[in-house]
Amino acid sequence: MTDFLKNFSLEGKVAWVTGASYGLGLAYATAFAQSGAKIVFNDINQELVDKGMAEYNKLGIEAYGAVCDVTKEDMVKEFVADVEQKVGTIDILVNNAGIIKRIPMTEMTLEEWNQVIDVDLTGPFICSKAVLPAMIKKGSGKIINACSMMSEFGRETVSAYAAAKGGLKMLTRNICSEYGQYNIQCNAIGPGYIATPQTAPLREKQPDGSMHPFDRFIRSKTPAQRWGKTEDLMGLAVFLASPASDFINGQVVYIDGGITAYIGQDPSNLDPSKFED
Ligand code: NAP
Ligand code: GCO
Repeated sequence: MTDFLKNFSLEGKVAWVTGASYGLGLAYATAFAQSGAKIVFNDINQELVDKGMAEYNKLGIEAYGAVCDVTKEDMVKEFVADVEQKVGTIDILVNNAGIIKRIPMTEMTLEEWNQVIDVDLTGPFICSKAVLPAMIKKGSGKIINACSMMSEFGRETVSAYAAAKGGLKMLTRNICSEYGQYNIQCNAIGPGYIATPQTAPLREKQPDGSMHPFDRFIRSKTPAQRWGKTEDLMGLAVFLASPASDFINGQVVYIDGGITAYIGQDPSNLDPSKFED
């Protein structure tokens, strides 16, 4: 491998991806493993951890996994201490764990609001705070946050999620501001609309077999006229986790098939017969 390409290697690094039993987290962790990193992941319950472990084993990836709720600071501190003892100091943290509740704001309870804010914004605060001291001591570290189209745009029924993801954009900038002096880079991945369990309800076929209206809408807003695949995000994740991105800090990198650059077209102009997926 040429010296330049070694900058994209994660050889010898310990990477923690939160909520990585499936979905985008599994894709990020898989990409990291294939780039040389040791993988550490957590999920909300043992069933999901076991599911994730089975996936990693199927992919030939040796992973360390344990139950840890990112909203519980004591659990996170214990998880990080276990990882440091059994695997090593965490070099890369991806704050991937997230939930969404699609409820009109006037109908959303305060408990539902808090649940989303706790996972999607406070969780990254708790996990980042847990790994930063060792990164400062080591003189290097990478934190990658899971931002979203909703870090920039609002839409009906996702008030808590948009507020959390907007706040996560600013937390990304603040970690950059406060810890960049220790050679720690904090950036965010801003996926467009990606086909995972989280967005499955937005792609479900209608009873008559026609496209979900939101599916048609998103394709009319995306120049690529398709949903993203988890594989589409793996290269950016490795780049932001590697030395190749050491002078990039506080940025949200959108990987969205062009949504953020395009005003969109009339959904009725789309020809579903041309869709690949
Ligand atoms: P997903 O399929 O819902 O997976 C999220 C994972 O996080 C699940 O394993 C989930 O477990 C776990 N989790 C939830 N609450 C947790 C907690 N308190 N502690 C630990 N783990 C927890 O989501 P995804 O589509 O892969 O998205 C991953 C991240 O990218 C999320 O932050 C999401 O907001 C963001 N994102 C997704 C898209 C997209 O189009 N898919 C686009 C932009 C940004 P459970 O199964 O129990 O919920
Ligand atoms: C929604 C979707 C989005 C995606 C993603 C877009 O209901 O609008 O779930 O929020 O999850 O965040 O970038």
